[in-house]
Amino acid sequence: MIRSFAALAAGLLCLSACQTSYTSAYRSTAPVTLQRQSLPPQAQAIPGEHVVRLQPGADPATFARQHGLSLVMPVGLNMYIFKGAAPFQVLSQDARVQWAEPNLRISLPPENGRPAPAPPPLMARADQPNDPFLPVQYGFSITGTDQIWRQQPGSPEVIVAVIDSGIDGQHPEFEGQLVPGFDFTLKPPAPGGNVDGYGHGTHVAGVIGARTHNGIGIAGVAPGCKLMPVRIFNDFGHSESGRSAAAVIWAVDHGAKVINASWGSPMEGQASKEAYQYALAHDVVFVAAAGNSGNNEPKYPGASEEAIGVSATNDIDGWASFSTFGDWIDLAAPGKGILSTYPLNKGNGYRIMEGTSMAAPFVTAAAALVRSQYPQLNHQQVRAQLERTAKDVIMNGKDKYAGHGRVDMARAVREAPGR
Ligand SMILES: [Ca+2]
Ligand SMILES: [Ca+2]
Repeated sequence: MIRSFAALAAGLLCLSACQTSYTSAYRSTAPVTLQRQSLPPQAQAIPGEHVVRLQPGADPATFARQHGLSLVMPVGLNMYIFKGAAPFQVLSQDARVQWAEPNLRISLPPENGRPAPAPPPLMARADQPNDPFLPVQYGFSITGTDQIWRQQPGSPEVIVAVIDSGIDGQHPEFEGQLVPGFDFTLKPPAPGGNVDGYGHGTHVAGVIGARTHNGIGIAGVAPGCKLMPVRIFNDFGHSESGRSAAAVIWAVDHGAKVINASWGSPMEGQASKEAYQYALAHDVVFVAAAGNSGNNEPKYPGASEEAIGVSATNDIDGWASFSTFGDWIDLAAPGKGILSTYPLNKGNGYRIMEGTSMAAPFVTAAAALVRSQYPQLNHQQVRAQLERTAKDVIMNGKDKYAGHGRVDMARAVREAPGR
C-alpha cells in the first residue's frame, strides 16, 4: 500500500499579533510522492522526524528497529514520532503505516507587547473585585464578567487545559489554581508544565484563571476553575506539530473539560486533526485563536470545524485589525491591549499584549463558566450557548469578523440554555 504526501507551504505561528514564523506542513492526501527537496524555502520540518500512525497492534519498537529509526515519543492513538534517515517513501510503503507526515516546527514569535504600568489607585467599589488592575481590564467589564463574578466564578471540577509555553506556577496569581500538568518540552516528556520560560502561556492563563479579589494584579474570568498547564513551547518558543497533538490527547486523557489553543498553522496536519476529533469524542470543548494575519487566510485549529474559532475585538466591540477573518470565525472576544499575568522573572509579573491569542482565552473561560453553571450540557450545547448569547457586533447577524458575536459571560451564565 502506498501512502505518500503532498507538500504544502504553510506557516505555523503564534497567534499573538506579532511576526510570523513560517514552517511547513503536509497532508496525507492523494498519492503524491514527497520529495524533500521540494519543500518550500520556509519549510522547517524537524530534520529526520516523522509522525506516523501505525495500524492497530503494530509494535513501534519493532517498526523503528526495522527501519533504522529511533522512537522519539508516543503521541497517542497509535501515533508516534520517529527519528531517522529512512525516506518517507520507504515508510509509506510499509503495510503497518496508516499514514505518515513530517514533524513540523511550530514557533512562537519574539516577546511582544509592553510591560504593565503601575496599577491605578485602588478602586473601592464593594460590588467589584479588589484587583488593582481591574479598571484597565476592559475585557472583564465589556463581557459582563463584572456582573456574574460572585455568582459564578467557575467550578473546581471544570479543568481548563492551556496548551502553550507553560504557566508560571510561582506567580501569586496562580497560587492554588493549577492542577498537575505535563511538560512535552522535556526529553522524554514528564509531569510538569508549571514553569514558563517564554511568557505567552502565563499571559493566556491569566485571562482565564488568575486569582480574583485577592488584592493584587488582575481579575481572571473563571478563577474558580482549575488550570492544567500543558507545556509544548520551550524557552525559545519552539515546539512541533507531533508534540502539540500529543498534548491535546494528554489533556483529554487527564480530565480537561475545555482546551485553549492560542497558536496555529495555515495547514491542518493529520496528527492534529485526529487529536482534535479525539477531544470532541470525549466531550471536551476545544477553543482556538483565529490568527493575526489581518486577512482571510484560514489558520488551524482556529479554522478547524472541531474548534471554536475566536477572532479579536477591541474596547468598543470593533474589529481588531490584526485579526484573521472568514466564514469559519465562530466567536469574538477582546484581544487588543490585554493586560494579564507574565512570568515573575520577566518583569513585574504583568504585561499588556494583544492578538487572537489573548481573545481565545476569554471564550475558553466562558465555556468553563457555562460548564460550571450547566454541567449537564455536552460540548455542542456549551458551544451553542456561547453562540446564542453572544452580543451581535460589527455587522448585523453572523459575520466573518466576529462570527456569532462577542462573547457575553453574563448572558451565557444567566440565560437558561436551549431556549
Ligand atoms: Ca488578582
Ligand atoms: Ca455580527
